[in-house]
Amino acid sequence: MFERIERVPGDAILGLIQAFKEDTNPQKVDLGVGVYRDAEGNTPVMRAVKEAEARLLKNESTKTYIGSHGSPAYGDAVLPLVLGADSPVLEAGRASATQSPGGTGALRLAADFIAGELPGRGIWVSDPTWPNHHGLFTAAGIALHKYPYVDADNRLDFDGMLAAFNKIPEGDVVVLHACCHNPTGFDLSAEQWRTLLEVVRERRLLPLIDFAYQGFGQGLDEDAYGVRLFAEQLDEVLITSSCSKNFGIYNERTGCLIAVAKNAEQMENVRSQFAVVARENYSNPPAHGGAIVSEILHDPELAAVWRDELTEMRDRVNTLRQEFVKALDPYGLAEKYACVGEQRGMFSYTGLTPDQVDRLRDEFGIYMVRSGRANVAGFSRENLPYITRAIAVVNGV
Ligand code: PLP
Ligand code: TYF
Repeated sequence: MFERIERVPGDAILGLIQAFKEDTNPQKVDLGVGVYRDAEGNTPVMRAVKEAEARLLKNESTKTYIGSHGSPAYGDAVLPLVLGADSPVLEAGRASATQSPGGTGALRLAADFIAGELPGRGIWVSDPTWPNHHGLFTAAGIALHKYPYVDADNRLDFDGMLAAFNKIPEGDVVVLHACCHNPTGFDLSAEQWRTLLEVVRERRLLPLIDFAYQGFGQGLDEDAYGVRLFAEQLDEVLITSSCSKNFGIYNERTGCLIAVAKNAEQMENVRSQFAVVARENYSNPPAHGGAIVSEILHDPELAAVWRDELTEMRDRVNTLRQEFVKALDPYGLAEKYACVGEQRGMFSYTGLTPDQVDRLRDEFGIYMVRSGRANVAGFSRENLPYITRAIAVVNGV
């Protein structure tokens, strides 16, 4: 019966990894998949992670199952990181964490929970968003809709977003990127979060906040502004947190789904459903990544080492953004690409067209997503002159 199975193309973003590997151009640059890179183009294991792993190797006494909710120590460490150390939500016992295989696993838990327990509700994602959002919500059987996010001039379209939110059917789910919006890099200001909160409250929408890049925008607490505001001000919020980027433990598959409910009683009810969904998908989450995070965050000294390195990573990306725009100045293109200096996180919607992206790849060995999304962490002092000259060429300068 397999003779009837059609072959489908692979993931466009992950496909760039292979295409880049096969390119023999010595000056090639990878601005594709969203992993952090240092000045040498490597994605190293963070110092605190290495130390935590050494301790785990020494002290680990069992590899038995950790349960559908994952490790309680991991949950205890991550909840204050996401919601704030002195969060009134935690104080009230309104929130809990269910460990998952990465942020993606958390999103799938949320999707299956919504499909099973809140049937008939649509889900709204930004246009554009991370392509996996489309796939996993649709796969769970939820009707997917889009709200505008960027305008024709490649700027955040907050007015368009707000107008759309005002028409979303009451009770539907809205997916928001907490910070470092993927793929655009356009984030909401504190004031915009507050404005959005009122519409969400009024229309009784359920926010599902995807928090995959905490610490990569402006800081661990700064990046959590919208998450904490919504969790504190609303009765019900779902949050998907990922440790893939901020701990650099991509392949350890570490994240969690956080339920925020009106009270502890309702939170426990919701949480019990998460365990069902987890069991039906994969039974128990992998343990190692959660153990690393827990080891680091429960040790103030190790946590400080981690924070310092995360700060270095964030500062590097933000500095490169400014240097990129500056390097385009001699070509008269600084203004055209000024957005790259204003966006936050790993990604930038550069405004480069698919044709220009193709030329950058074919003529210069510079790889990025065809939407014009560049991973800014792929910039370095060494390759910026090459990249900016190539961009000038494809702009006809
Ligand atoms: N959400 C967004 C917006 C992302 O960009 C990513 C990144 O890969 C994820 C979720 C999930 O990350 P992971 O499953 O690797 O933790
Ligand atoms: O957007 C990115 O590049 C990251 C990594 O199917 C990623 O979020 C990309 C595609 C995918 C899974 C992860």
